[in-house]
Amino acid sequence: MFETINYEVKDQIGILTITREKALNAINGQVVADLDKVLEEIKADKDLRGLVITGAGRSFVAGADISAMQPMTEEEGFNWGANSSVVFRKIELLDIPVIAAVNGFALGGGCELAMCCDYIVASEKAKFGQPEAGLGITPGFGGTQRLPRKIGVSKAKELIFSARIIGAQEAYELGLADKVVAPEELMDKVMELMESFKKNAPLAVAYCKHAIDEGYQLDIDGGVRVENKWFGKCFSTEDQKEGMKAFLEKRPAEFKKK
Ligand code: CO8
Repeated sequence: MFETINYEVKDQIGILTITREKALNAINGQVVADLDKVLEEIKADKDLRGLVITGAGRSFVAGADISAMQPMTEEEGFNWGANSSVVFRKIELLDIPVIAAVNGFALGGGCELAMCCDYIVASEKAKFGQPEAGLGITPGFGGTQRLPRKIGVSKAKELIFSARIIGAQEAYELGLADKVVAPEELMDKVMELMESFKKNAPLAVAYCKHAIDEGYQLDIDGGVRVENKWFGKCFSTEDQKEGMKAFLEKRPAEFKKK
């Protein structure tokens, strides 16, 4: 049980909901501590095949908690950003696909949380933005780093300098959201995507994720070397033998995550 999040598993998919509804799920120290704890549980669950992150009520996450940050000193601000970024990075490094189901406001730290996920599905009601400059701060949960990597440097600068809030369709056109769906279909569409990932070899999916994420930061030669590493590693798995044997025997594969 957690104070600020709800976590349940359905058909091997974890569903993590931020539940600080009274503050539109704004992230305070307790949310970060709860996320850290549940991520350890998620990492230890070897049966899990995917994770969905969403928010309760009308917001995904409306940013870091402004009332908690307002009195912070320089040192406290630095520590808050640095410690929380470690927790956000843990999401990115999970061995399973992670989808952000953005049901409403994804502002500041909320937009940054969504960007730690592998894929962003937005409800038509979702709103994205990095409003930090209007509060006298920079984004602090990775927004200055992940947003330019996702949508390009100048488009990220325009959004961050202006603190402009955008709708789901514009987020999609910019390449920030990957899919836009009707609000009532959000979780069904996310679960459909998860099913399409789940039918494949779980270790291969994990290695694909690591190959893409590690290689994306490098030049093409470095990236190809990263791919070589993960490709080779697949041949040490039982699932590679089974996947190819099943193809040759014209039957569905039975993957064991081994
Ligand atoms: N922090 C604290 N409380 C919040 C936050 C927040 N980020 N967002 C909303 N709330 C609270 C409101 O204060 C209000 O509380 P109360 O009912 O007690 O007055 C309640 O949630 C409902 O909000 P509103 O009444 O404002 O609802 P509206 O529908 O009128 O407006 C908005 C919704 C547009 C989302 C509006 O609440 C808003 O602008 N919120 C702030 C959005 C924002 O600026 N987010 C960025 C915060 S900074 C940040 O995220 C930096 C991340 C990295 C820094 C940390 C480094 C680690």
